[in-house]
Amino acid sequence: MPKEEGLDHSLKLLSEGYQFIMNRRHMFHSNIFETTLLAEKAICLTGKEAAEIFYDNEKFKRKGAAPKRLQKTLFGEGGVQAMDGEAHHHRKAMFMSLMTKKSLKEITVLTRKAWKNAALTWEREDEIVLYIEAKKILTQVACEWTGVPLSEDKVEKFAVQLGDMYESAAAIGLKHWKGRRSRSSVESWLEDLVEEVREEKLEVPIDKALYQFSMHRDLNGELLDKEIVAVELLNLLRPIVAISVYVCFSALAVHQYPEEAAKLHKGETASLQRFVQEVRRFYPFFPFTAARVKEDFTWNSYKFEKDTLTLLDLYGTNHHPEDWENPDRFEPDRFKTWDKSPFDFIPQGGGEYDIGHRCAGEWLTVDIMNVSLDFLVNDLEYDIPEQDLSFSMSQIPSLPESKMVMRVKGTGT
Ligand code: HEM
Ligand code: MYR
Repeated sequence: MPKEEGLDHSLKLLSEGYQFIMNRRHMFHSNIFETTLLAEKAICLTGKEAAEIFYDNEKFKRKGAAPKRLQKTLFGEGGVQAMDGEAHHHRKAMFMSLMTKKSLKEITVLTRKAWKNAALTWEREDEIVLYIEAKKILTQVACEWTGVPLSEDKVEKFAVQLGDMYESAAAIGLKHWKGRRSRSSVESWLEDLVEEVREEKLEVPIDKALYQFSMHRDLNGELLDKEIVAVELLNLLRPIVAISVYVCFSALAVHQYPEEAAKLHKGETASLQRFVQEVRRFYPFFPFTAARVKEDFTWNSYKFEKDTLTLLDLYGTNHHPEDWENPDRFEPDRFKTWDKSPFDFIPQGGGEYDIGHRCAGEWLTVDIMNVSLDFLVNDLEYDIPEQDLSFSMSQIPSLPESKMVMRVKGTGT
């Protein structure tokens, strides 16, 4: 296996960001190589064929894969991301059972309504920052959809706290500590809510996540610790708010690829969907995911030793020249002929939902993005003033530098 020599390359990972694995793929002419990260040996994988191996539950496990500092900010401790086997399958079913047609429809209705309400106030403003507005909108949507009660005056602060958890994922220093603080304060608030639901002091509709998660029983028939319920509720609330990053990139794509945006007519779901898929493929968001080797095995004559940390390049796989024609062009029409492989288009992970770690919220993300894009291009009239629209390939997560400043002229609703 090609090996990057040297003591430790964590700093290079931070400085090269989304291109860390891709740069080494070029250097070694290989979809697999070994390096050293956080003082341990790590295997990096990229491309469709390698993704298929990575999602083989016989070969990889998730226990102990995410570094502690990421659990303290992004993921939380004791949640579905670090589980394996039957226990994972059972916990994942708790998430997937929320993703019914009816409840996905409900979240799109909530989202459209929230965009409309917010936009009414924008006409009075000189300028708005789309990222900040989208975070607030999606915070409201997330709380309504999950049954988490949030009064109007708390929306702004909660949006910032939920944002802190993913914005600080790769941060060091003050920003990292801000992420930790936001997580612990929100977790304790949610833990209190879980107690109130269990003691029937807070009434929540039975089909809402707050009720379902509070009353969920593990494989031994026990209720989950309230700390774990809080972590899992945050595994819904936080990423719903994170869709605001994709909303910003959608607005950027509309601005930078007007000939593609011209194809987006109201209610034409197929073209909206292709645009959304291309936004998720093209722009950087979740750079890579991590697992550990379950038992020794050999693949293509490469030896994988038990417990070795292994990263799968999500961004790089979405841009892999072996799997995508002109990967660095923004071309939504490529999705007209995409074969729906679970391993080449993996912005939110690959493989299976139920028994694998593929993102539980992928359908929900696509639906919210569709509604939001439709609203931006077909209902909102706005200008994009001069601003810095560049986005970094090393800052994780990335975002247009200006966070998308808009001058709203009106709504066509
Ligand atoms: C897992 C990305 C939105 C819930 C993941 C994974 C990625 C990802 C890369 C891990 C895949 C792996 O390790 O193999 C994203 C991105 C999103 C997003 C880029 C855009 C904002 C959502 C939403 C929800 C959600 C909206 C819930 C409503 C989850 C959960 C997991 C997960 C629960 C853990 C699944 C497991 O470990 O089995 N997501 N996600 N995500 N995501 Fe998302
Ligand atoms: C979410 O909140 O779950 C969805 C979006 C989060 C994006 C944050 C990107 C940073 C991920 C760091 C990679 C760590 C892999 C183990």
